[in-house]
Amino acid sequence: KLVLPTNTEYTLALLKPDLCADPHAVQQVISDIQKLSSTQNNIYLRKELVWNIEQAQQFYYQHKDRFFYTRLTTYMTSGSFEALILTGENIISQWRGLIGTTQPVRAKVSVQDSLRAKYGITDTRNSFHGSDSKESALKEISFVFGNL
Ligand code: RTP
Ligand code: MG
Repeated sequence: KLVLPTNTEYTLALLKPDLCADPHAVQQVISDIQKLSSTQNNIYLRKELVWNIEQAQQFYYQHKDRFFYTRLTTYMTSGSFEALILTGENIISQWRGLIGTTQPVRAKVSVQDSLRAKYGITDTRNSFHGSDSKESALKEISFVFGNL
């Protein structure tokens, strides 16, 4: 059973399959994450994942009626990828700030040095996920790491 720290915020970060196809890029990103926190280690847990189509559909159920749902779930089943539980003060907005806006092309305009601008390939294959609230973080972490 997974026990989350109670004294700090946490979030679920996904390094999606396109990024994980490039181990050098993964190493760079891990080092960028570690720079978010100057004091303690902010990577609480790290896990390699492979999703079948049912798992991808369930994780992204809220998008089931969107035009990009099929290509999103296909993308997320295209290879192994990594899930990380990140912890720290304001880590939800810190991580979303680092990855940048959803669509890499827009991210290139708005935040030049965002991770999606740097690594993202298309609007869907944007290399990263970050929980958007404490509620989503809790739900997503228990989906990926088992019941809390
Ligand atoms: P995420 O949940 O992955 O952190 O991304 P987000 O909040 O920035 O974006 P969201 O709207 O929740 O979309 C979830 C994922 O669906 C793919 N997507 N493709 N126009 C498109 O083709 C499109 N829009 C979204 C992306 O992979 C996005 O991260
Ligand atoms: Mg989202």
